[in-house]
Amino acid sequence: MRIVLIEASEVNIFNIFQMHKMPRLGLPIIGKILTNLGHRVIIYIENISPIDWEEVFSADLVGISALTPTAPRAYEIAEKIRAKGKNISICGGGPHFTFLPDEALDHFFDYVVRGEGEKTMVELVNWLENPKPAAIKNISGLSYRIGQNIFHNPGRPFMSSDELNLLPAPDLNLIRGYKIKELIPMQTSRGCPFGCEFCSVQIMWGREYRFRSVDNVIKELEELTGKFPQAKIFFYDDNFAASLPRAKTLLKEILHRNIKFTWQTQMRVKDTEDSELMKLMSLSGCKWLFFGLESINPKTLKDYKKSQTVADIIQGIKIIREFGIKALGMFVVGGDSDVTTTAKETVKFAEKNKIDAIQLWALGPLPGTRVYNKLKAQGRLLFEELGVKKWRLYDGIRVVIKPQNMTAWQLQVSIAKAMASYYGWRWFGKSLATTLKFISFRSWKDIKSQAESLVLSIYALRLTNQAKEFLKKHLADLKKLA
Ligand code: B12
Ligand code: SF4
Repeated sequence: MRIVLIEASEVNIFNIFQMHKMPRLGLPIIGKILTNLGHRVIIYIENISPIDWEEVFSADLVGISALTPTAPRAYEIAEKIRAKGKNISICGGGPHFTFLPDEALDHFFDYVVRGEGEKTMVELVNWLENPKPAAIKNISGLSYRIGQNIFHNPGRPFMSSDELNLLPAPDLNLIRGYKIKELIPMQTSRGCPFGCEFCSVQIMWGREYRFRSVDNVIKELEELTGKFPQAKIFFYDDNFAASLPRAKTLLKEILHRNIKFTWQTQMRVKDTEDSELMKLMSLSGCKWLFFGLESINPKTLKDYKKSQTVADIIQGIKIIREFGIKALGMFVVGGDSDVTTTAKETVKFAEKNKIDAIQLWALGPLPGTRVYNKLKAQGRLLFEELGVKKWRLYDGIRVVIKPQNMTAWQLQVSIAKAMASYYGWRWFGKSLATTLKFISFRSWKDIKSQAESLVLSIYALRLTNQAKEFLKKHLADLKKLA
């Protein structure tokens, strides 16, 4: 079969990660599995390179992946393919369609693969090659339309750790126009045992933490570092240290085998309390940790069911600095206990505690989460009249809810001002001053690391200016609602 897989994206997401255009790993894994089965697979990641429509129109099956803010773009793509005729099957997958399969089936999709897609996609492709009508209902995790009716087959259980070991490494070479430049994506675990109110990860990937074996991860790492000796790995795990024993065993093995690379990942700030873990992370090349710090408002941390305190945050940041690791702190502003000054206070807190970089998200209710269900039930979701187009606004930058203690406009302004004050010229100035200081007093390694911070600050400054422009229309729309 000729199969084209597309990761839809056109939103201007103003986050610090946009420096590196990176794919999610689902399509390169599924693509590799299907290639191994003899199919011809091409992947387009719209963030990375534009779609060649001739390739798409000559495919038998097009699989489209979307997040909530990229869902409208996925519908546009599906519509364009459908306009060409009925002979190309269109299948959707990823977190947004998993929670809203009916929406996709109402917008030009023939099939939706819910949840983990590897096995379901293979079964769907096999079925498409031999489409016996009765057999489709045996494909777990699949939703589909027959005429006017929509069907949802029972869900598919999450893959076990053993099954994750059987998956091939993602084939990034299938992605058109992608050259590994700096950061290399890799995932060692799926799921998270915690239950934060706003998070879709635990629902999409389950609360049972599943992880690849140490040998399996080491094999991929050795291959990657063999090919790219300067490798910087971004472990895409949602909670890298959810199992402390497995994280430590993995890191010990990396050290034992003397695999050289630098890396970054997401982790809970509370896990920094384990000094053995921190030492292993630092020795094995960890340079950045991304923490869901969420709030400096103790009441909001409780509302979010975050199982961490402000004291944990302060201590965690201090600890990782001692180990030479930098922190990106992500905060979610707009909870029911937040007020107009919360964003500003968060920035002050970040500066006082020397958090290396921050991202203030506006509380964005992602479908599938408890926050979404609650706000929807309370009639507090804005822009519902836009239909599916509203999802474009669910980028974490734009406010899409009625907050409890302020207007949506006030929340948006408070976040925009706070971000601008943090990343403005002052941040750039501080970074430049530190770089100059380092040049005169420190080693080449320190200078290099500081120069990277300087590049980041220039980038952030640019993004802040672009974000101002980008938010103008949204602010005007929110003002009308106030
Ligand atoms: C790495 C990552 C990023 C990277 C790179 C992402 C990129 N290219 O989009 C960066 C940091 C840039 C990023 C940015 C954002 N991200 Co992000 N990110 C992730 C993370 C941690 C890992 C992604 C990954 O590779 N997962 C592992 C692979 C195996 O999963 P997968 O690609 O989803 O594919 C599997 C299934 O979903 C399914 N599947 C997916 N697509 C398809 C398609 C077909 C046809 C089929 C059959 C199956 C299928 O099968 C696959 C195999 O099981 C996830 C969390 C997570 N655990 O997934 C969040 C996650 C995807 N991100 C999320 C969000 C919200 C964002 C941002 C909007 C954040 C923001 N406000 O800026 C932006 C959007 C960027 C964009 N594309 O426009 C949310 C999405 C939730 C939602 N409902 O939309 C997630 C789930 C995290 C969360 N908070 O819940 N992200
Ligand atoms: S926010 Fe982080 S810790 Fe909380 S459930 Fe999601 S992945 Fe787990």
